[in-house]
Amino acid sequence: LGVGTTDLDLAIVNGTVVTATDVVSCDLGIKDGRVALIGTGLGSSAANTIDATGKLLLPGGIDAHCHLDQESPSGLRHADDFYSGSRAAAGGGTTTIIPFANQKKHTPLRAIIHDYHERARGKAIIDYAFHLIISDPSEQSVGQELPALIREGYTSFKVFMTYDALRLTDGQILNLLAMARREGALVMVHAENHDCIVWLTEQLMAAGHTAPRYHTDAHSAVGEREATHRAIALAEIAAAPVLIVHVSAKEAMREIQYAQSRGLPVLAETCPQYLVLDSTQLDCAGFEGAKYICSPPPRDAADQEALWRGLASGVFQVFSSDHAPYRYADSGGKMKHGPNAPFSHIANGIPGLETRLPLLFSYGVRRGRIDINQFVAVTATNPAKIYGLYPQKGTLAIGSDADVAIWDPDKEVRITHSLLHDNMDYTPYEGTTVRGWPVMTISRGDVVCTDGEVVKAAGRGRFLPCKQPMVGTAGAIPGVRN
Ligand code: DUC
Ligand code: ZN
Ligand code: ZN
Repeated sequence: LGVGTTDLDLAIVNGTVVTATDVVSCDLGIKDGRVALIGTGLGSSAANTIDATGKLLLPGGIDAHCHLDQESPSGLRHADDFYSGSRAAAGGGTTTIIPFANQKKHTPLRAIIHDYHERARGKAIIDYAFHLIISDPSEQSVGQELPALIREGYTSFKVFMTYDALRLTDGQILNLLAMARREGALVMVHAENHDCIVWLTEQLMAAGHTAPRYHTDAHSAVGEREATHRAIALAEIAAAPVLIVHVSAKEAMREIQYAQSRGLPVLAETCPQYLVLDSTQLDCAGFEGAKYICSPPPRDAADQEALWRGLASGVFQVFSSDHAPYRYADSGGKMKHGPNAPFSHIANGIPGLETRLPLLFSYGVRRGRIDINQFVAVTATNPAKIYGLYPQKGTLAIGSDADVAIWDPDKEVRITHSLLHDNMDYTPYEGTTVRGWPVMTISRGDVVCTDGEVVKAAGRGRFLPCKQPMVGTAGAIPGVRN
């Protein structure tokens, strides 16, 4: 960029810069919102200096799976909009979010995109892209609208194998996979067997098993495994890459591993709730278990262990929150059908935007399950590559956006909801103590959060058009351990 130290807007000095491959003690120089210099002695004449002695400088996190201001299949709207959601993200060291623009049936995709841009405009405080959710794959949507939108920067979309309002047939998914392959897009799949969920729910209801804990039985690991296998088979037939989102169980993970071992371009995501929570939480007294209802559900210790190994060995490339916020004591949230509602009528989803990174740092890095480079890879670099935002986002390199999370690796925090910046009334991680916390979050060179205080106003976040996904032909992402 041809800048000298005297031209820098900001120098972050004396810290340890971490990327997906390196850990280096050096300074970061920022100019016009981008990383301009990486070196030593940069503080002498920059306009502003931040001393990061004892701190880690990580690429700001990318949360590639979160839901903001979106209607649920049952007509509820999420508790977080683009303002509260992006505040929460920034509070937790995340600088880019990729929420969903959810297609309502019989609605043109252009109208959906326009609508979600309106929801974000003037609200987001950090940068954002969109995935589409395709619920109505008409000839018009798949044949004309999607190819055009892909070229305009909407290069990933999610399909559902369950939920009446959203689920697609195998044939419809095949059509979308084939189109994605032709156009250079990526299909993300919610893989659960719909008929198994419906049948199990009927059996449980008939037996009077309506408490929140039975949600786990209705959303069986076998049904998840079957759908994961089928989604992979469909992608194999269409010769397309596929990404299985929110994998919760060892059985589904094995299907992914098997596919990867055969060289198929099958990618996968897991989330904090599957590593840190388990099914016993849904079994707490009264209605409290509703706070942990999400799909697929948290499973058990053996699943957690398997998923940790999968994260460490590269089965999973992406670690996202799946933030799907429904307030607990709220008739617009978990209690829409009252405090004794059967599990099948309780809103599906839990919050996690702000706690995603601290949980992984504490339970993953500090406990030696993954190293700090793997942390950066699954929380920032890989999502940037996979969703077409690299190298603008996801790393700290000359020319990249100066999105930096400054971490105090020793800071102990007892998570409690009042610390968080979302619009929820609970956190599933209430009372959990973590070690390691992002003490400052910087977006394009602007400090947006410092010591737990969000200091930037709504609306500074920018929309990010996504390029083609970087997905290698054998499931490998270039430059990423696999
Ligand atoms: N799938 C998601 O990705 N999020 C919330 C609920 C769901 O089923
Ligand atoms: Zn899903
Ligand atoms: Zn989701």
